[in-house]
Order: sequence, then structure tokens, then C-alpha cells
Amino acid sequence: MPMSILKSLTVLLLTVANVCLLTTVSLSQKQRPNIIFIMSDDHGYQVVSAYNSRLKSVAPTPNIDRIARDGMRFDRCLVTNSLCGPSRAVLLTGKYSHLNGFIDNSGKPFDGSQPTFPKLLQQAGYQTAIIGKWHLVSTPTGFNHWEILNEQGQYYNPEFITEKGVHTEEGYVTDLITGKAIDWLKNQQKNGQPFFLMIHHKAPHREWEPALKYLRSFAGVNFPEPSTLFDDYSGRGRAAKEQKMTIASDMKLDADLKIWEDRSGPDYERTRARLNGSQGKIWDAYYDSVKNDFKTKNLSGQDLVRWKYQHYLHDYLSCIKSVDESVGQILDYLKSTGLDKNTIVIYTSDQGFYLGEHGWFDKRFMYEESYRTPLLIEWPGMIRPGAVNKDIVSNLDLAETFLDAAGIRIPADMQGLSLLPLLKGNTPANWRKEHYYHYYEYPVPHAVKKHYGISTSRYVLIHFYYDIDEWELYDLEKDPQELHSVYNDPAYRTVRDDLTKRLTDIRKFYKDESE
Ligand code: SGN
Ligand code: CA
Repeated sequence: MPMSILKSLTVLLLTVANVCLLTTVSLSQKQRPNIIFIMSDDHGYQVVSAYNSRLKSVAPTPNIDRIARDGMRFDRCLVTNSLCGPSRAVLLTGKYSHLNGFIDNSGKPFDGSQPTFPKLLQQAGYQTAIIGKWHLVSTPTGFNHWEILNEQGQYYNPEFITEKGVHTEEGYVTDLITGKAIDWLKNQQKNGQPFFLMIHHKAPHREWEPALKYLRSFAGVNFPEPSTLFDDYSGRGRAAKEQKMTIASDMKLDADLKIWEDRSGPDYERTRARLNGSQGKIWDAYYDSVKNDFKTKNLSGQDLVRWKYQHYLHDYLSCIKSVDESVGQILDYLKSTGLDKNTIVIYTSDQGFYLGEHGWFDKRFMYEESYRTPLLIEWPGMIRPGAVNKDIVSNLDLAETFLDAAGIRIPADMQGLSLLPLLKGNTPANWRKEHYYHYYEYPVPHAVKKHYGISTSRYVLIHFYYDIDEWELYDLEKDPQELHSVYNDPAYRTVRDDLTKRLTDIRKFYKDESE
């Protein structure tokens, strides 16, 4: 064969090879999924209707439920430290609090120079963004775009922080966050890179301030009470007895239930005082009626607790109405643009919450309602619609799951597990059988004593330390409401010994030797 033909053939072959290569690259680029991570603040799984909530008929969450219908519902998603900032730091780093350094909300800034999954996604060509609550004191790192609420954030006419500084916007926080998220998504379609978007709601965090349009959405509704509303904590230790998060004593009539005798004080300033004239009229019309009801009924004792419970749930669930609406708007937007086909959507909360169970609001404890959090994931073509997973998973696993989904190598020092096999319906035989927890913030604001512990699918062993040294053990099969610790019950001696040893081992495994 003459040399010139050979050369042309070689060039042709190389060109074909290059085209193939290019096609492969652009195909795999294209196939890398987009990820939308929606996280609310303090949304208890027990009031999400996909979880068969006791409030399903009166306060459903139809849009959040769409993710469960089209994807997977996780029934045992546990957090490592049931508090806002710490949960977010675990999410970003895939490491327990003692290693990522953000153990409580005391104000110490998150060290944003450490490796996080958004940085790795960004390096691999993802566009990354966070919009909404951040609560980690330092400013975000690893994001192409960020617009965060100022500290805890405000519900009405809230302040946002960007690289340019702080500004205030008129409107309701959940609606504003949603609008910003959709605006950002519109720009992503133009640049063709895969994206990762975190939509972090403030709602339904205390003090549960609803959108003005939803103030009367539950008029006449009676919210079913939990059977433990009047728990006396007799089967447990000092930690459950000495906390300060009861509806009876710690829920405030003014800040929490919006009944101010005189309109003043920091709580008033950060809520009602933020409203403008016409907004204020709508608020006053509703909360004046609540105040009148309170005065007219003149309740005390258990009747007063019941009344407070009803109004607490009214405000909390009205906040959820906006969150649910927001989820619907995001899902609709994805569908209308065709983005839904290659986008993973996750809905979760930074931790669980008490909605009157044990007479409480707030979270923090390694007891079911605050320890567990909702987790719903849809991924068209990957997850079988309507799937339910009962394995022990954790917010610790999310960083690795995102990296794995994007085809990025997972750093060896991350401490979670990718959920990818579970999403495909194949739980590995060696999947974790136990989960480790450690909570540190004491005494303010809710006097929940420091504790750590281990849980399996059936048992929870907790060690309350610091100003006390008490152990509790619960058998979730026999006592799902965790009313009677069986730590000193001889019948549980073997279980107790086994779990105590496993707790020592798991603390070593996660490198947590601290107390
Ligand atoms: C505030 C709340 C507490 C809540 C913490 C932490 N009080 O201090 O009730 O436990 O935030 O919540 S409030 O009167 O200011 O609402 S977290 O979600 O940020 O961890
Ligand atoms: Ca929270």
C-alpha cells in the first residue's frame, strides 16, 4: 500500500477514534445525573403523609409524597447528632461531628477549608449551589452560587447573605427560597453542565410562623393527639425528666403561640415586627382571634396543654403547607423542562422533631422522633417507583451517595456508606447493622443532657454522661414509644452486655473517644 494512502487511512482511523472518544466523553458527561437536595428544618417524619402520619387525613403532604410514590422511602434514616448546624456539617463532610469539628450550635464557625462533597462535585465539573438556611457561621465553600439566610433566618421579609453582603427581601421565606432555586435552575439549562442544588428551607423551625395566605388553612381542624402527650417519664432516667422542652412548661405563649400581652421584646422584634402594614393586618386578624379564644376559655392544667398543642400544630403544619407547595413547584418545573428524566430529587430534614410525643417539642434526644428523619429519593430509571427501604441509613451517608451517583471517587476518610446499591434495590449482605449517635449541646437551650449511644433495628442503648452517668436501653419491638428502659431488667442482661461491647467498638471504629 502506498505510503500516502496508509497515512490517510491512519488519519481517518484516528479521527474516527477521536469522534468515538468525544462521543463517549460527552455521553458520560450528559448521563451524569443532576441532583436536587431539598432539606427542611425540623420536619418530623411522623407528620409526612408518605410515612402514614397520624395526621394524614387532616394535614397531608401530597407533593413530598410524590417523591415517595416515584422513588424510594427510607424508613430508618437516623441522624448522628440531632441538631441543625451539626447535621449540616455531617452532611457536607460525610464525617461525624467530633471529626468535622462542628459539634453544637454554640457559635464556633464550621471549618470550610476541609474537604466536602460540594468541592469534589465542583472539581468534577458540576455546577453547585446552595440556597436557604446554612447556619454554619462561616460562609459556604465549594459552591458556584450561594445565597443563604442570616443565621437562623427569618420567616417574613427575611435577610439573605450573598458574597456582596446582607440584603432584605419582601415576602415569605419558603416562597423566596423556591423562587431563587427555580431562577438558578433556569440558568443551568443554558450551560449544559450537570448540577447539584441544595434547597434548604428555614421552615418549619421554631417559632413556626406560617405564610399569611395559610393562616386559616386548618380552620376547624382538630389535630389528633399522640398517646404520650401526658407522659410522666416514670420509666426513664433523669435526662427525660429534666429537659426543658415541654409544651406544658417551656412552650411560650408569646413567641411560640404569638399571644403578646404587650408588643415588645426581642421575640416580637424578630417576628411580628418584621411585617409591613398590610401583612401585619392579616397577622393581627388571625392571632387576635387566637388570643381571644385563649382569654375566653381561660384554661389550665391538661386542658391548657391540649389547647397549646392544637395551636402549635396549627402553626407548624401551616409552615409545612408552604414547604410541600415548594416541593411541588420544583417537581413541576423539572417535569415541564424535561430535566426530571436525569435529575435525582431528595427530600429530607436536618433531623426529626417532637410533635407532642412525650409532651415535647424540639429534638436532640436519641429517642425515635428526633433521632429519625424523613428521607425520600427519586431517580427515574434507577429507583423502582414506590420502593420502601428498611435498612439503617444515615445523614452520614449522603455525601458519599452524591459522589457515587456522580461517578466520583469517594475519599477514604469519609465515614458513611453510599446508598447507591440500596437505591437499586440490592442491599449488600454486610450493610451496617448498627448506628452510632453523639449529642453534645448542654445546658442551653433545652437542657437535654449530653449522650451517646448505639442502635440496632430492635434496640437502642444510650449513655447520658456529663452531669450524670445514666444508661437506658429500649426494646423497640416491645416498646416502640420508648417508655420503659430495660437496662436493669435481668431478662435483657445478654442484650445489654452485647450492645455495651458493640458501643465501645463502634466508638473506636468512628474514632470517637471523647466524652
Ligand atoms: C433556637 C430555638 C430552639 C432550637 C434551637 C436549635 N429557640 O435556639 O428551640 O432548639 O434554635 O434549632 S428559638 O426560641 O430561638 O426558636 S436548630 O434547628 O437550629 O438546631
Ligand atoms: Ca433543625
